[in-house]
Amino acid sequence: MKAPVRVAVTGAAGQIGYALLFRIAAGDMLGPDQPVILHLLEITPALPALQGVVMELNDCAFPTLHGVVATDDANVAFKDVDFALLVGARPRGPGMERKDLLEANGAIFAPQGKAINDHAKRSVKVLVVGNPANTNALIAQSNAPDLDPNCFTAMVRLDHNRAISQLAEKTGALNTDIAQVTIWGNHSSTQYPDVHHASIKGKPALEQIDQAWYEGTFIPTVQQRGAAIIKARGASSAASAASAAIDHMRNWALGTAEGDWVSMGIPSDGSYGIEPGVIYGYPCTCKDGKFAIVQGLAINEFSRARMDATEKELREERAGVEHLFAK
Ligand code: NAX
Repeated sequence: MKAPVRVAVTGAAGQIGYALLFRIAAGDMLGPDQPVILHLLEITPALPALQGVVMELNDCAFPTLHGVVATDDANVAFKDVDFALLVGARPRGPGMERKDLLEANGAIFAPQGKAINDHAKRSVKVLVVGNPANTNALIAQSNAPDLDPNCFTAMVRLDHNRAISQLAEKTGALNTDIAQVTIWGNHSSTQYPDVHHASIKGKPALEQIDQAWYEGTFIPTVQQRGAAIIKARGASSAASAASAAIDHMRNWALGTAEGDWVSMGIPSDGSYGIEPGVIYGYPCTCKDGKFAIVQGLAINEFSRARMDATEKELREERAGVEHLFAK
């Protein structure tokens, strides 16, 4: 067994938290030989519920769970952590405008970014799940000036996994037959699920699906999947979101498969003509704990228009929260 690593999860008493913590503790994220100490952050009124979750975690007697810290203090939650999954966020309430939502989340992600800056390991890997995930990640990153900006990422992996599953279902392939799917941009309905470079059983995906299905069914289904789940379940995606968060962190820490890539919301370096700084979904490979944007993909007019539309939304979101950035 390796030395334990510390993994912070915020919103730990919520529904994604309940699907996520047991899998992290069981070794699904970092492997069966990597013990973890969980640091769980919640708001004060949720601490009693969180205690119940801690009791259940302990009752599983996981070999890889070497301790649990449960707290309502971000300075304690992020102390010396190697990984941080920021799940807790303010949901959009009735009549709440996007501006109010960004503001309410700023009040969560600015102080959490600062606490990560002050207390986490310098190599910390942060994944923001709480919506609006890309811009929340930008707020946290902008309040952590002492850390490498690339410590901060946002989750578009659920959209990536949804795209794989839709393609597999349509073509009768296995999920493992699908490679090199990309989610460009924002985790919102402007995201662009791109299969121009994807393959199914080693052959180009676009030769195995027709353009009308790709444009008229596939893209909107992936973009609107979250809403479809809320309609069907009466609650937003939880187990699939937790699973995607585990996939994102595992690939970042342990690497991506040879010949494939994953989609990650990461700080743009200007690649593919995207505004530098915004947290944008890109195709990434990971090695030795670092991600790299897949370069040199041909972008046609169809893709360009969609990549620009989702970038525009991210620039607008950024403009709405710039006053929250640390000076
Ligand atoms: P829940 O409302 O079940 O849980 C959220 C938890 O966060 C609550 O227990 C709450 O007490 C806690 N919380 C609120 N403010 C906090 C703070 N300042 N510090 C610590 N904890 C805090 O929501 P859940 O279904 O778990 O969803 C969590 C977030 O994930 C939401 O913002 C949701 O929109 C987002 N999602 C993101 C997805 C993605 O792909 N990026 C997909 C799934 C999900 O919709």
